[in-house]
Amino acid sequence: MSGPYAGYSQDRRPQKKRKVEVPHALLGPGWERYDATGLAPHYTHAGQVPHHIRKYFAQRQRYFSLYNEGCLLDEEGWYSVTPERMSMYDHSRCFCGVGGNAIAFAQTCERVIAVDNSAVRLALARHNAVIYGVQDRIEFILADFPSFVRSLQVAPATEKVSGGQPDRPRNRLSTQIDVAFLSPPWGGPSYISSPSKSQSASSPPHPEFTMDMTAPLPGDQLFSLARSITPHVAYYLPRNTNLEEIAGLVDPKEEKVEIEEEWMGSKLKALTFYFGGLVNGQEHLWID
Ligand code: MGP
Repeated sequence: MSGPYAGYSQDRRPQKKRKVEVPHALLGPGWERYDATGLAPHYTHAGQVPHHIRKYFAQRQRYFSLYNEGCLLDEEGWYSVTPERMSMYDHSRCFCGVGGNAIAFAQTCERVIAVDNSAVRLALARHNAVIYGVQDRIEFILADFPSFVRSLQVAPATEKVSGGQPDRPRNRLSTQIDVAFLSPPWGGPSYISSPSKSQSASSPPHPEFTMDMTAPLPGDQLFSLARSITPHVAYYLPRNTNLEEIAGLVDPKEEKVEIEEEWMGSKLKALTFYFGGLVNGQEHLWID
């Protein structure tokens, strides 16, 4: 990265440089060490915002109701943050990926682990968490998801059951994770228009989003990793997600999947798929 704003424009056409006043600091005294001012611009009016981000800027209060207090988002943050109202959740301990969700979860969860493979995005998330006063409840971990999962796993248990037969090896974790919330990159804003690898050019105008389109791992692998640390998973995916693929993630004889449609006014924005004890009627799965 050559400067604090490097990498903010995906649009390769030459653009007029917009001058954004960077405030000296956005967080109050005492919070200097978490202040990420300079890592991303804090826009205050549409004229400062690159054209392709304007539609997201118009929704800034939906993403962060405290946006005007100095919340910071980088380009990927603008198009992939979960609107605040959709992130509200109620469990005692959670695991999640990016700032918007982590902050919302931290308002009701005792402890949240936010994992991201970008140091800049984690710094922005922590900055935003300070604005919401929840930074102490969130552990920010710089890692890719597979490495994070591996780091939690310790040697399988080797206890024997009373008859002397070895027990089925069970995954043991160094930290108990109650819930995993997955909100992976969907391949950018074109998720709604790009045909997946498995679709032909003659597919309908809004082709289905398939599991091979998430990055950096295919969605089914991401799901398996999450299920190796907890059966209780919430998965935030596009509104055009192929539902059969989601159904195929679980054994229908063992459990059901619940789908929640995330509406903002008259627009369907996304789908959240719930697994394990998060599904209505499957509360018994919380018992170990
Ligand atoms: P959108 O469809 O790109 O934009 O994203 P918009 O303007 O809300 O919808 P439009 O129909 O008016 O054009 C809708 C929502 O999906 C965003 O608010 C994000 O919460 C979520 N989202 C979008 N993208 C591209 C991603 C992504 O890559 N990853 C994740 N986790 N969420 C995303």
